[in-house]
This record gives sequence, C-alpha cells and structure tokens, in this order.
Amino acid sequence: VIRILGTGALASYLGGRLARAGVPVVLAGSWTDGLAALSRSGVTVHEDGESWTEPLRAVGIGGSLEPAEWVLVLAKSPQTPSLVPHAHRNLAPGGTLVTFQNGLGNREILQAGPGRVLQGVSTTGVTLLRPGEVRALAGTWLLEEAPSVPALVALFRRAGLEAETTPEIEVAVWRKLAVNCAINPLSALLGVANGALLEDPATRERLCEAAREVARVAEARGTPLGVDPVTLVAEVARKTGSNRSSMLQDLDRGLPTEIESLNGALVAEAARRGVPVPVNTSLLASVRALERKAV
Ligand code: KPL
Repeated sequence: VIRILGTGALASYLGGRLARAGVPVVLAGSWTDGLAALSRSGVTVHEDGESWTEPLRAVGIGGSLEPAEWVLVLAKSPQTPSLVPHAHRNLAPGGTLVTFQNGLGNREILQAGPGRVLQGVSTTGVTLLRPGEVRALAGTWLLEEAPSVPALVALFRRAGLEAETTPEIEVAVWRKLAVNCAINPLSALLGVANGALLEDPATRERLCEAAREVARVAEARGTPLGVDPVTLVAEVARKTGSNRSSMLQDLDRGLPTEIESLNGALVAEAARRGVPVPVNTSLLASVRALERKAV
C-alpha cells in the first residue's frame, strides 16, 4: 500500500493517477473539506484537455492506518513538524518515507522518526480548483537512488507519470528551489499565474535575478545547478503558465505559505556562505508582510 500524506493539489493528483492505474493508495490528511470531498466523490482531474474522476480512499490522519510500504509526504512545509509521528506510524517493516515537498529542511525534520526517509522532487504544477478537483500540468518525478526505489518508480510509471531515480537529488532539490524562490513569491505578491511573470520586463528581470541568486548560493555550497537558472525558471514559468503557484493558492485560502522553507531557508544559507541575495531577501520580507495581513 502507498500512503500519501496530504489532501491538497499535488496529493489529490498523485493519488488519483495511482488509483486509476490500480495501485492501492490511501490519502491521509487533516483538511476536513478535502477529506469529505475525496471520500464522497473521489478525485476529478483535468489534464491535457481531458477530464476524469476516480474513487479514492481518504482518511483522517489521526485514525487507524494500515501498514504502508511507502509513505509519500505531499503536505505543505509548515505542517511537516506536526506530521512526523503520523509519517512514521504504521510504516511496514522495510518501508520508506519519501518527501516530495518544496524547499529545504523537510527531509531533516522527518528524519526525527525511526523510518528511512528519502528525498523526491516533483515539477508537476497542480491547481486545486475545489476540494477533490484539480487541474494538472504534468512534470517529472525524481527520486533519490536507493535499493527499493525502482519499485516505486515502476508504480509511478504504471500510472503514466514521468518518474526516474537520480544520483544527484541535491542538485534537483536546488534546481527546484531556484524555480520556487523565484516563481512562488512573485506570483503570490502580484496575484498572477506563473506565465504572467514573463510578460512584464521588470517582473521578468526580478524573476531571473531571484533564480540567479539561488544558483550562486548553490555554487557556493558545492551543489552547482549545472543548468542556466534563467533558462530553467523561464521554462517552468512557461510550461506551468496557467498554473497559480502553490504560494498564491495558499494565500488565496488564507493558509500559511512555504516562504520560510523556500526564500527563508535560502537567505539563511546565503548568509552562512557570505553570498548577497538582495532580491530573495526582499521577496521574503514582502511575503512575510502579506502573510501577516492574510492569515
Ligand atoms: O512547484 C511549483 C509550485 O507552485 O509550488 C511550480 C512548479 C512553480 C508550479 O506552480
């Protein structure tokens, strides 16, 4: 059994794809509206001009959970500390946890429990239209190399997802960080979908400079991105153009954002390495201010 912790956009999408391929999967979460909608009507996915609905098992995270070989953590970063006991509870012998969360530090927090924790990275852009209903723009699912991981990759592929292992998961984490530190706060501050960030020249320059700063910090800590950060961020913004970033979706719903594990963690790491990151510092301050207003 695969257990997914989370009932938001990415969790609903991944759960739906796996369930549709006949993979036994159960979502566990604490968002009552999400749980109710998924249990009542399953998940509805709009993707590639098609729409489909798939029944999905969704349970309260505090309830009785059957043993799972895989526990995939897809909840938002602010929830990670409170998820630790649930994440490790009823992990089958030899079972593994994988975090697909954005930002830095989630893996380390999850490692406070007894089970093995691996890092994953997903570049899929999913918008939650309403509880249990999402619109998805497919991306890749990268997983850290470990002996049991090819089995999970095979299940993802059976579900039609583009999945693979990588020996350089840290590089993947930092590439994704460059994307998220640039797209997420800017889209949240301006209230626009990802693609709109490329349209106005001044905004585009801030987007690109935010990504360049992350690349400089990555370089300073010995995990160079190995790709041009500007090309990377522009490509993701274009490919996920109609998606509202997860940070914008969080603000829309009055939820705390992932700003601390994204730009917050980046600014802290930059300070340790002596790398100036003025754009990220300013984005961090602005989103914190917006959060104080909204939450
Ligand atoms: O990861 C994302 C997010 O919104 O958190 C991107 C890739 C930017 C898609 O919106």
